[in-house]
Amino acid sequence: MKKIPMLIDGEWVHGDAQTYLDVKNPSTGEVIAQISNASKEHVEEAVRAARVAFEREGWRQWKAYERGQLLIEFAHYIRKHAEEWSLLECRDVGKPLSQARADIEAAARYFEFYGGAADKVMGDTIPIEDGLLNAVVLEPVGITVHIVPWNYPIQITARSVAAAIATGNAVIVKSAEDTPLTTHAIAEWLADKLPKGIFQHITGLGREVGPYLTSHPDINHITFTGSVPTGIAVMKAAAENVVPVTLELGGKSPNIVFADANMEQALEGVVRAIIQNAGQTCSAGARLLIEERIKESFISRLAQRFQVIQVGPGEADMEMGPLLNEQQYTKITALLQQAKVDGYVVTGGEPLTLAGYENGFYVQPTILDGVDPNDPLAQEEIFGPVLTVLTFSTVEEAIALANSTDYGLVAGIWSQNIDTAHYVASRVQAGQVFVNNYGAAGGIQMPFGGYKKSGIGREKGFVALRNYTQMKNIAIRYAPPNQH
Ligand code: TXE
Repeated sequence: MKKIPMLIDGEWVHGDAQTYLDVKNPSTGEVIAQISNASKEHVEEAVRAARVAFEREGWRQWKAYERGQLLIEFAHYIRKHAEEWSLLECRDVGKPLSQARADIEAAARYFEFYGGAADKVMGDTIPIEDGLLNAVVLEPVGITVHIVPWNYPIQITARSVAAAIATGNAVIVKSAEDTPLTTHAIAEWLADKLPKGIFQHITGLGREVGPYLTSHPDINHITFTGSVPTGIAVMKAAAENVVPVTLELGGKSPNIVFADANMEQALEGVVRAIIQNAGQTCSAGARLLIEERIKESFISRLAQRFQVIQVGPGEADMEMGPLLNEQQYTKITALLQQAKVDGYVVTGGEPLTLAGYENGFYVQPTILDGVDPNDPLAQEEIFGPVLTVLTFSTVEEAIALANSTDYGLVAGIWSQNIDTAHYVASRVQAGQVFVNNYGAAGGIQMPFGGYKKSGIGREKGFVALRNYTQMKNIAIRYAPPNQH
């Protein structure tokens, strides 16, 4: 069985063999690798190595454009090995191969985008008075910790790691226990290209290893993507040491379909937004808000479309793959069972057993209707291919429903009326709003993050570089030379 080592201080390190954790392919239930469950000492060692590497002149002397060049070279390497890396991600997460391919391309684009940005992160000068030059300089924050979830491992690792390296930081990544493979591939490539200690990879159980990292007094920033309760725990640990956090905590994002929408476009948009990665997407369109007068026809067409969605193992590259693991599967199948008893299921609602893949974690794509807007099915993240339908009659009602959860990550608006589209976009509480599309092809360049409990701060785009810099104001007094 392949044992995935951690990368600590430039060395490949295995933990205690007694504590190895299995990594499974969700499509088959097969164990495909094992990882170490890092100890407190491993984390101490990684933080110590990162501090030494960050303070050392070597890394400081890398020119900004040299950091950028390395990241761009990495993007080329990823593209060259795209097929191999896609298979790795497909087996690790269970997602359909073409969705894994899109993730690999997105990762390459993050390295390329932030590589190109590395020497364009500029400070400022501020006019004060004659004889005083006031410069605002952006410096790296230092040791940045990146805690990555399992749903888009390579994309989420790439988006924050590329920005942190571009700005000259040291990076420690903790990959999710279920999905370490592509982060290990990143570590393999970066290991001998960067000074040791600048990029490190730690593996292990989040609830054990996570707190060692997040409560460490010598780290300088945490980027976390995951659930709200874990995000709160991360923030509390960071608060003890006054360490800043960037949090992306998911959502219950609405697709709001008005009667004047282009129906074909809206229908496909709504399907894709919840089916992608089997609904295990932070920005999934998990709620459909539909205008009353088109509800019947829209839902009936939507149900027909859901019934022909092909579900299968990642490598068969069908429209939808399995859920990630037994824990997610058990949670979601129990919830669907109850929804069935309560009479909410329009279509789907059942676990799926696929011949030859009996140990995979498959469920039917599901539509729920008749749910009270305050019901947990309409309020909480399910993180599966489950769409909850809510109905509105007026624009104001649509806005109130859209804003009726604790989340505020993304919203989709489907209307051909320019007034409706702009007005609703201005009133909806979400970090990203899409009009007559959903997701804008990944949006590497677009700020991404949440209102309300969907998080703090923004990732992606140029603005994310600010997460990894701190400002220093330098005021320089000067005088004519003959007055010295
Ligand atoms: O999340 P956790 P889980 C949501 C989704 C899902 C639910 C549970 O609704 O059903 O969360 O998934 C690490 N300190 N999202 O349990 O716990 C963990 O190892 C520090 C939405 O996987 O948030 C993993 O690397 N780190 C989300 C990461 O945190 C800790 C994506 C996420 O795990 C830790 C994933 C701790 N105490 C789940 N405990 C999104 N926003 O897209 C765990 N971790």
